[in-house]
Amino acid sequence: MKYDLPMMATTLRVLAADTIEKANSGHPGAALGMADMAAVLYGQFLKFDADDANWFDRDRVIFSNGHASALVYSLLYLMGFDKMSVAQLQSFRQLDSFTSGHPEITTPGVDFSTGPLGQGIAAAVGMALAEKMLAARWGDDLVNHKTYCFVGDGCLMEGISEEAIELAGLWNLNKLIVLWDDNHITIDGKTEIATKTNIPMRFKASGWQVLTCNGLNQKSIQKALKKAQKAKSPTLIDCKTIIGYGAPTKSGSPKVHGSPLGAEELAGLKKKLNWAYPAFEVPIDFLNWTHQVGRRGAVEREKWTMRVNNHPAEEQFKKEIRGELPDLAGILKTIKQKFLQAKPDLASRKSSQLVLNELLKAIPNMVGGSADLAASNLTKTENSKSIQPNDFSGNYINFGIREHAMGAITNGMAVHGGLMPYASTFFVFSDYMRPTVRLGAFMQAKTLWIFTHDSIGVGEDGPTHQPIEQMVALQAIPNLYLFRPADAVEVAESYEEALRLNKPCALVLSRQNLPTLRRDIRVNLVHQGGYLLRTPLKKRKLTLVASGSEVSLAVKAADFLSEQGIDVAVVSMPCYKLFMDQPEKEQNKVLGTVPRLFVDAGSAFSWYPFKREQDAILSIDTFGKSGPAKEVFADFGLTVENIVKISKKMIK
Ligand SMILES: Cc1ncc(C[n+]2csc(CCOP(=O)(O)OP(=O)(O)O)c2C)c(N)n1
Ligand SMILES: [Mg+2]
Repeated sequence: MKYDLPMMATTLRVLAADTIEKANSGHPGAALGMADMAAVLYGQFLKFDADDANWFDRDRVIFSNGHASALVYSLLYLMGFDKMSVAQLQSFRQLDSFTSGHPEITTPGVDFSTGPLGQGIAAAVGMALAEKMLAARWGDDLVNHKTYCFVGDGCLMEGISEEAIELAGLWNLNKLIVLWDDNHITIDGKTEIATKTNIPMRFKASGWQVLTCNGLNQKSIQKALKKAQKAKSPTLIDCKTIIGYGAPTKSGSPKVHGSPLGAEELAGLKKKLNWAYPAFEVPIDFLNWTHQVGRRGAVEREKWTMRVNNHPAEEQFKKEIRGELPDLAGILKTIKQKFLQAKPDLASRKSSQLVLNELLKAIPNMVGGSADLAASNLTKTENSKSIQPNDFSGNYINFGIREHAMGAITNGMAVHGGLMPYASTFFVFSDYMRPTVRLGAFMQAKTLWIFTHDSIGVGEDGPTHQPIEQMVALQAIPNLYLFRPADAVEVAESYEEALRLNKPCALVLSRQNLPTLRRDIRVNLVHQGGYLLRTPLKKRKLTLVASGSEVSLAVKAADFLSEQGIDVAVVSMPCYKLFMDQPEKEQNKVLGTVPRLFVDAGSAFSWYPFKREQDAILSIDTFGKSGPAKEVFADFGLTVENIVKISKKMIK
């Protein structure tokens, strides 16, 4: 057996095919087609050390066409990454393995979870951007690596890729190298049935360098990758390949995309590749050699560690790359006091800006932006400075009108590490980035989504711009914590909680002014998710439950009712999920046993777990209406008078 990269590619092909055959499930097409690309990249170019999969200054790799997972796992096995073994390859796609259907970030050596096509390339742009922003702050000595991304035809058909390509070109992310598995085949047949676009021209139009190579010829791949190393702009390498390369009768056909080869075809593949060993057997000497390949970067890693240890700001750097944030309560103490004293009537997007300003002043690695709504989302502050092409010293990102890529780029930055990224748009357009919010939540990527214009309170822009079901739709995403604060104090507390939580979080903020309701800031009450904002005076008759702008309506209604001798409590529930995380006993203490009226300028769904027979929900379960906000609220019965009316009926 030869100890060289062509043999590595052969081994990858056979291992991947055997892995899929054993599972009787998986995608041999891309795995067989990209084996040479992967062998050359990992064997000669990639900066990494399999002994430390999380080395911060390693090159990042994203397999955006995540269906090539069998290739990924075979590669990680040959390189000697932790957890990867023959037993794992044999457990491909089985429960509780490290070899799940599509690559997941929990597998050492996998830099991003992929499978939803197109998100990977956009996340790669985010990683390459993170590298640039960190390098601008810390210098090449500490941060200097590339981002590689494998894509298939599918990723490039997805619209998100175009958004991401444009931004990568604009920013001149010259350390981003995309390898395109150009095989002209997708599931349904030839790519021609669904596109006639000249893809290289697409990339060139956005300022990329485009190189072409024979993706099945290692010399050709090497030449292209070598040229890409010194690029002045991001690089697409158009790798001409054949899907299922090596499969004697199925290669070149969509049939090989997503089902096992079958015994006969597999035998034919091995014969063609001159492979003489039993399934899953790799001669130990060869494996030792590939393990050495996997440790090519060890010396460089040690040198980097020394440079970090000798750096004057070593501690700060280490804290930031560990994802540690400074004392948030300390940073926000003054502004909370100011809110308490001044009791402003302030849109929560505006109080958010004031809070964000303090955070950006104190947290140098907090970065973010908006999809062309900086002036509306108010996520750009006095302490924001926009990044520019070739100048990444800023902390603000103009994403343009590209919500989907913004989501993926933000996830990419978060998963890269070293930054605390946020991104913002109108709440209703969270729909445009829902797939990325979902994938980020799946990875538990630490992102902060800032959604403003949170309800029919948007007013005149009308029902297309008025979120109704967005709140419950996002509440349904596991791991994601949404905060819909009722006043400026809750806004500050929500930021504190959101940043402290080791989960992706979203702030949902109003366009319209909200009165300051809180009279006390000693304890962060948002921490409980829901709490008694207005405690009953003597004997509670009714509990009003709301979040965001509806809380002030509830408080006014409660004041009115108590003047008439009806004792009403008000529960503010800024974070539904944190409340759901509370023990039932605590929940019941807050919600009380008396009738509950839930008031919500959106869908009713999330209240049903708490709604008993004697309770009621005042909500909006149709689309909104165009008109001044106050009138739209009145039209839907979201008024103090109506809350009072319903309350009285309920008590009777
Ligand atoms: C967003 C999204 N839509 C659809 C799919 C289902 N899907 C998986 S692979 C694939 C075809 C991809 O074609 P290509 O990238 O050319 O891969 P190849 O067949 O060449 O391996 C599709 C439609 C998906 N994974 N993600
Ligand atoms: Mg294809």
